[in-house]
Amino acid sequence: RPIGIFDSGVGGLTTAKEIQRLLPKENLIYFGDSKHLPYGDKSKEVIIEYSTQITRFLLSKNCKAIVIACNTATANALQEVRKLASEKNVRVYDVISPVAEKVAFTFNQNVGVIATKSTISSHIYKKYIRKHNKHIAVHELATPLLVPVIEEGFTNHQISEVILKTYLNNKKLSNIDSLILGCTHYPIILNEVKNFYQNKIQVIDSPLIVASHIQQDLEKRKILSNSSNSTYEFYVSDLTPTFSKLAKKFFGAKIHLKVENIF
Ligand code: DGN
Repeated sequence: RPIGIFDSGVGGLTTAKEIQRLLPKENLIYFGDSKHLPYGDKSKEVIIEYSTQITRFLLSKNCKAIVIACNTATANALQEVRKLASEKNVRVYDVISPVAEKVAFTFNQNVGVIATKSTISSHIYKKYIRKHNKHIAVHELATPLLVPVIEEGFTNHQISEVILKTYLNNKKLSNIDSLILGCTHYPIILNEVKNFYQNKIQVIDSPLIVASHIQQDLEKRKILSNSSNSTYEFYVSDLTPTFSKLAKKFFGAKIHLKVENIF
C-alpha cells in the first residue's frame, strides 16, 4: 500500500523527495492542490474543506499512511484529516510535530519560526514546542513574500537577498539561537538563510526530520514496504507549464503530473 502525501501545490515535493530518498522501497502518491494554491492566506474553513477532500482521495487510493506535507494545512486541518483517516485506521503524519518535538529537546532557548501568515497566526509551532518544553521562547514571524519569490525563481538573487535581509533583521528575530523554516518552500533558500546567519545560529530544515520520523514510525509499526520496484504517482488539481517546471525544481527530477479533478 502506498504512502499518500499532499500539499497546496509543489512545496510538499521537498518533503516527498526526502521520503523517497530515505524510503526508496515505498510507493508514493502525491497530490498538489494547484487549483487552490496558495493556502497561506485562506480561511481555516476553506483549508479544512480542501484538505479533507484530498484525504478522501488518498484514502480511496488505499494509502497506508497520509503525510500532510504543508505547514498551512497542518496548522489548520490536522485534526479533521486525522479524524477522517482514523476511520480507516490510517496513520497521519504532518510536517510540524516532528520538528517541534526535536527542537524542544535541544539546547536552544530562543527559537525563531518563519512561515506563511496563516501558519504564524495559528501559533502552532509555539504551542507544539512549548507543550514539550515550557522554557523555550518561540519568536514567530510571517514572511509571506518568500513563497512568490521562490516560485518566480528569484533565489540566489538581489531580490531574495533584500527580502530575506529585511525579514531576518526584524527585531522579533534579533535574539534567536535557532530558526525553523516553517514552510515547504523554504528548503530552496536554506543556503541563503544560512549565509545570512554565517553559522551563528542553527537553521532547521524540516524535510529530513519529517522523513526520518516517518521512517522510524513505519518501522515501529512494521508496515515498511520491501517492494523492489516502487511506483510514484503525482496528481495535481490543475496543470500549467509553470507548475510542471516548478515541480521539477522542487522534486529535483522531472516528474509526470496527472490532473485529477477531485473537487
Ligand atoms: N505549502 C505551504 C506551506 O507549507 O505553508 C506554502 C505554500 C502556500 O500555500 N502558501
